[in-house]
Amino acid sequence: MRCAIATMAGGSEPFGWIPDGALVTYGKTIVWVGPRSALPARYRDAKVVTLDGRTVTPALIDCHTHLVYGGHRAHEFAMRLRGVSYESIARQGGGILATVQATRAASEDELVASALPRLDALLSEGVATVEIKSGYGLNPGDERKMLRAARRLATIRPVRIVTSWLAAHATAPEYQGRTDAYLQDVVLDGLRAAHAEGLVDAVDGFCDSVAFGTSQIARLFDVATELRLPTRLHAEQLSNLGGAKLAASYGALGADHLEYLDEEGARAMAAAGTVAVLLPGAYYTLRQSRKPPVAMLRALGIPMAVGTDANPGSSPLFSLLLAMNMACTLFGLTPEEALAGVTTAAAQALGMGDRCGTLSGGKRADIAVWDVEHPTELPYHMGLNPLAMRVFGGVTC
Ligand code: DI6
Ligand code: FE
Repeated sequence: MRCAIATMAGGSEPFGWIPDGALVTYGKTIVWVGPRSALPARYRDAKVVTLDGRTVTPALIDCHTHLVYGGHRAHEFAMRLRGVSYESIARQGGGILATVQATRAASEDELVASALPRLDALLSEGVATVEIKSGYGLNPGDERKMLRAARRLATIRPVRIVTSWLAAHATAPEYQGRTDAYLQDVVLDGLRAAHAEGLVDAVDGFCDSVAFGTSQIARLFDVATELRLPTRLHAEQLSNLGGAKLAASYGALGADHLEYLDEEGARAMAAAGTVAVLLPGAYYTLRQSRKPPVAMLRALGIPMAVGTDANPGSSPLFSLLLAMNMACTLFGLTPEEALAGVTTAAAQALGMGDRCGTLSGGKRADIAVWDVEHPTELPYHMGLNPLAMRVFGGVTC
């Protein structure tokens, strides 16, 4: 391919920018990337796709979604606009538990069918890898049903799906007041069963005063460690319980949200190599006033990923480009940090930094081609989709 390339692979130029570049793929893999003038002679007879005037980036990665669920919660949106809080909607039986009811009532086929348009929205913007969590079944069977639906999406669309076990999202209605029993019967025993079925790529939890405490999450992460599954955690979103520090102590891939992160937690993340996953869609939807401490994350050299947090309650956002725009405008990321947030840092947050997230020799040929002159235009526009071509594993689709 001949084009301008944002490799995101480091180097002296911002974005790893190569203004007149060439990129060579073989099968599913990138074999060479560099200035066109330096293209080795052995590639000169390869089939050429000319992309003059276009910009090539790694395909995007949405490293935090709850894409599979039943129903929707538009009426809660209307309630919040009338001033009812997210927390009080949850106490009235709405919130996560409303989606649990709808998800339990849906068949696996129905979950696949309702998730497809949301997935297609992401793919249409150059996304090639999507993380999807369980967490709206809250019993072993319905949690597995969600993850099976998530896995099936990758058989119907050219996309890589990475799953997370998020039974520790809320306590199931039938276990209200018996959270420790829920933890044992559903979160831990259910994890073993789902893992045995090959449904789990990582283990996640919601560590917050409205959800699970650090000692409960520690029990979950002990089982994850025993099963050799990587961990990630919703931490410091609405309060600070020390979830980021706990996640870091388990070597978690990512700690997500982080509006209430303190310096101790950030230092622990830096030492453990835990990625900070920023989710501006939830911050925006819940009209939060406290922002994640981006300057501190930057100063400590903690990689910052950006995700949609696509879910029916706190972030009904299905555009990763808009999430990038929000990360810049609301949280103060630079356009380069926003693009790294959905490529290199997102790959690292999924433990896939060795396979995708940059354009360099040996990486998967997951590529996005854009009708823009420069990658800064990607987070700059709102509601304009400049994708010209999406390549997944070397195949244009
Ligand atoms: N944090 C969130 O923002 C979502 N889950 C979580 O742990 C909310 C999910 C929902 O409201 O349905
Ligand atoms: Fe989430």
